[in-house]
Amino acid sequence: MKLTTAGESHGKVLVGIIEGLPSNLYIDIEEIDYYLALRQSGYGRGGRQKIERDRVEILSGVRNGRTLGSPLAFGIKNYDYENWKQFMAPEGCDETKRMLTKVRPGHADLTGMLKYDTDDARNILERASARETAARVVAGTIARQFLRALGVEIGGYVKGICGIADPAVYPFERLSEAKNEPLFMLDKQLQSKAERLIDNLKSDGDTAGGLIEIRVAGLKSGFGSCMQYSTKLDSVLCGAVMSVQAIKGVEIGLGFGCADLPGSKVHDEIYYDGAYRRKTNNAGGIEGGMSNGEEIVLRAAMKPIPTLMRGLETVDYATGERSRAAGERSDVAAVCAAETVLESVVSTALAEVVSARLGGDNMSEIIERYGKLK
Ligand code: EPS
Repeated sequence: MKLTTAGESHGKVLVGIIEGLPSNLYIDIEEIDYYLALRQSGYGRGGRQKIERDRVEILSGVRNGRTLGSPLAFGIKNYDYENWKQFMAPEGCDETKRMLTKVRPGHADLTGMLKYDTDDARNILERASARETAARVVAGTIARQFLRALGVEIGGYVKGICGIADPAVYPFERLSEAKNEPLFMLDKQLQSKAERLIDNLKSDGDTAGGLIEIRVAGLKSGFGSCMQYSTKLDSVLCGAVMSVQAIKGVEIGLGFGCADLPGSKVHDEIYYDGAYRRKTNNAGGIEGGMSNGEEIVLRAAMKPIPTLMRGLETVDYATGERSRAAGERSDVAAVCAAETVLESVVSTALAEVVSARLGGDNMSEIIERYGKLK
């Protein structure tokens, strides 16, 4: 399962093509739209989300609710294009009016301008924008539906906002409750504190990042490989997570905590009760680059949004003069959006790993092969 995305943030449409889907996978479009709406939600989002109403349109690869085994193409309309077409149209638009030269620290603006040889950061930011992640949610929800057919579920929640962190450990069954919360947090007191912090940051023209936990339940052991570095499950999943805009750190299981403890406190002791189990799950469900049958636990750090309304110090690319960075509108926090996106990219990456091991051209074949695994 391979996804290619295209589309600019204020262009006409975001598109995606998924290759390598088996036939006869039931596609629940309502569920795709549910996750698209979740990605738009969350306390601290900016004005853009009041304009967009993300819905998927499937263009190929599905007939009467089931995949054909052919490439699946889809689109998501950008409603804001109506306000931008005179500056963004493929032909005959005015490039001068929405030029951005007061480059934003932390955004792709400056490095992209130098690399792609343009004096307008608009040509860079339109594609670097996290708007692209809507397409990844579509593919991720299709991957989630594929994995669900095998009994594998993906969940997650927000563990922290700008230093307000929830140290609790929750059972997988409770994670879905987070989706009804304004910041996808499970501790209501900490969440209220985080909401107040977002309010304060907003009045200061500042922004917040946060900490996200993603979990995978029900995956059998042996997915990924210890035989070649590029096929290690932890490397594949961490790569997928790091490909999401604004993610700056990722850990699996105990993660960075492993560095501070002796082996006796880190490695999960093994027992047998009809199946091989671990007493603890510091490995986060992955040993030797392979799933070990325990839950996969992954945490990611999202940096604060780089568009600050108060504008950080920068240089105006047009004049070479010291300046305040551009900021017209911005999210104060988009950690809930990132949480939805991370569940999606983990689903897509995992579906690819599962397909690589099981092969198969249709869902019956795949379900049968998965069922035979220990
Ligand atoms: C983004 C800037 C904002 C965000 C956008 C990501 O868009 P705008 O410049 O139109 O206000 O809202 O995210 C989305 C549009 C989205 O759907 O997630 C950026 O610069 O990365």
